[in-house]
Amino acid sequence: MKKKAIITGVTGQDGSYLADLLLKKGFKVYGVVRRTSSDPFYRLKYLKIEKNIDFLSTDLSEHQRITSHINLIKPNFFFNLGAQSFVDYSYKSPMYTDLINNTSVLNILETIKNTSKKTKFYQASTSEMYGGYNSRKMTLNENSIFNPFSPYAIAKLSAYHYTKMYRNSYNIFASNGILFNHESPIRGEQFVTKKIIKGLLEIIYGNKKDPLSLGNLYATRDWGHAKDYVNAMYKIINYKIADDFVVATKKNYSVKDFINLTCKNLGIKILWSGEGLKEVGKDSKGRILININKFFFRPLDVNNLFGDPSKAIRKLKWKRKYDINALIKDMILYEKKKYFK
Ligand code: NAP
Ligand code: G4F
Repeated sequence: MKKKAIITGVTGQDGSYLADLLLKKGFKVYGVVRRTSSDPFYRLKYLKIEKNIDFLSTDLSEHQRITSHINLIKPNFFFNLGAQSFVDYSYKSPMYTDLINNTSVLNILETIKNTSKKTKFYQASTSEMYGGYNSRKMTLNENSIFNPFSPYAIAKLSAYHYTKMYRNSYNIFASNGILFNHESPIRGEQFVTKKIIKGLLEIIYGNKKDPLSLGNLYATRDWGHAKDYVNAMYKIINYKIADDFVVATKKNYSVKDFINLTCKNLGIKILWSGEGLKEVGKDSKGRILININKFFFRPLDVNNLFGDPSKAIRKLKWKRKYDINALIKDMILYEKKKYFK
């Protein structure tokens, strides 16, 4: 009989790549989907897998329905990737963020404990839990101190601790993947990497006349490719014991570095001038490509995230295929297809 996996967040970036991976490995994949007013399946269609997934229609806040899906299916694996995943929005909607990113996780763990104890559970934890006061040069690993800044990070840190608690108290196979930022052609359009690549291509090849407006250019992130990171999720849940693992590239770049690398890949020379809200990036003809808008600053931003994935490399034999340039090239290629069919 085929092994069964439930994925929450199956319509998201990671959920789509993970579903693709599990289908290729012969799993029966069940995906939790909530109702939306527009088509939520565009990523699954892009990967040509939407017909191969059994969809479970429910919102993560419908705790009883999630419970009954687990009871009925009794999956071998439960990957909890569904979340209100935009840090900025969590400041605007903290209670909703806590309900989905924290209380819903507790509901899943309670259900596994009560009715499906053999189900192995993966929780999508995040480098945002480390929060602030890290320097650009300070790498973070499984033993580093958490200091969450946003409602998103606080909710995720609580869910991380619940996952550990259920593992230690009830002997449930429950693991945390502490993933640093990871991107791809199917990254959500609000996130900064996608916004930069899509926005610059719209200016160069499309009809966009206004500059691309951004916030904090000096935050640094450790950016990997989502395809490499879903491989890590699979290795984490298949490891001989439940445990917590950092997944990162051990390279970090500022948002401004990311713009410069993207411009280099596009063959554009970008020249920076001005400071603070007046900083702009211009092309060689003097056209403003990038400007700053205070709307995109957060009440409190995590200034540096830089991960050390040594444990995942050593214990899981995890390897990544993409570096930052390969990631950027992959994202550009996807956007370019819109202009050159
Ligand atoms: P994403 O693209 O934003 O996907 C989030 C998924 O959660 C979507 O399928 C979304 O459904 C679903 N969802 C949101 N609210 C829901 C609700 N109330 N009920 C049911 N489903 C709901 O996020 P991602 O980048 O793939 O990230 C996957 C997970 O990893 C998230 O938990 C995120 O917090 C975590 N994470 C991400 C990163 C990263 O850099 N990508 C790093 C560390 C951790 P819709 O399609 O309907 O919106
Ligand atoms: O792309 P971002 O929105 O990602 P952020 O906040 O790091 O969160 C992502 O990674 C986390 C892992 O560390 C995940 F848990 C989370 O779910 C999500 O996937 O912002 C990255 C940086 C921030 O410092 C932000 O202030 O880019 C800065 N930034 C500058 N201008 C901007 C913008 N971010 C966005 N989204 N939009 C801007 O215009």
